Amino acid sequence: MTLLESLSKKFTAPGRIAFRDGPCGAPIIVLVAPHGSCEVALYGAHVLSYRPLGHSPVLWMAKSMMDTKPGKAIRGGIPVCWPWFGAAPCPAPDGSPLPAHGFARTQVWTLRKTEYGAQETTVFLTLDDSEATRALWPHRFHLELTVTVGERLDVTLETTNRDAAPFEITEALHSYFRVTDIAETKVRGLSGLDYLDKAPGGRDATQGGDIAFTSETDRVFPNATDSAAVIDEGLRRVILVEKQGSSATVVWNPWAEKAAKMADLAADDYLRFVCVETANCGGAPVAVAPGASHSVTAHLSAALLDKDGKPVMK
Ligand code: TA6
Repeated sequence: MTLLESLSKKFTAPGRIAFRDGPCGAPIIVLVAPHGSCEVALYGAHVLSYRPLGHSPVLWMAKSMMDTKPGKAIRGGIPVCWPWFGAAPCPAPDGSPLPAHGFARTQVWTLRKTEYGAQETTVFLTLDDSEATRALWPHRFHLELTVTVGERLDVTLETTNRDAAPFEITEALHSYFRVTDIAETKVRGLSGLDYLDKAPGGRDATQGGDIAFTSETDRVFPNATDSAAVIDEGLRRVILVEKQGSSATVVWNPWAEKAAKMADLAADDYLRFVCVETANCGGAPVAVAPGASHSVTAHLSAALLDKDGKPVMK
């Protein structure tokens, strides 16, 4: 029996939970609830899509998703960047180079449990340390990613230290939001906050007003605990990114030149997404004591804008 067959047999719930073939030979879980639906790949515990009822898709996904090669991250959706964000803080124990954004997004996770009720459908995915992960990062851990689709999409990444010594992590739920046109998109909620500018030639600065996009944009806001919003003028829609357990927000669009060098992006893909990432990075790492746990959560929702640009509340 294949993994897809065994998961389908154990967890399928007609109209609520289903399975289909996914990237790198690992199934995709389809979650349906009264107010929306989403899909999660076991490869990387990667939220691939989210569509609230009555809305167009909220997350952007590369057309090449199913061609993702083992060891490479899926482009789009919500990559789980863990146990480091960006470049690894130190080399692997054997000195070999380490992948950007950690290894959690290129491992096949385990489906531990599913739940569904009148309004919500939830999956619980887990990843434990292994010989392969310890060769990259010499610590024992337990990770659990919980995805709930209800009135909004809730994604929680919980880290538990299974080691006898403390360890430090940086992390991000690296969400790719679908927009009509990046040139008609703004990110609101970070005004007045300092950021580290990672774009070529960038200079660290303080954000003034909404973020507009006219070139490669790669800003790490290390002290950003409040919500942010993606304002899509083309769709007259706002995507709200609320969060818990996250002290940093990252805003990224590669723009044309960098996108052209990314094999898993079509040349004009950059026009249709912006990343607003729910993170802990850019400052002091998160220290997790032996036996302790730490969680980071993103709450995603969408609302149409009225003629005055105000969200039309349900
Ligand atoms: O979140 C912004 C960023 O760190 C950018 O610098 C860019 O590297 C992006 O992540 C995508 O990284 P990836 O390894 O997924 O290609």
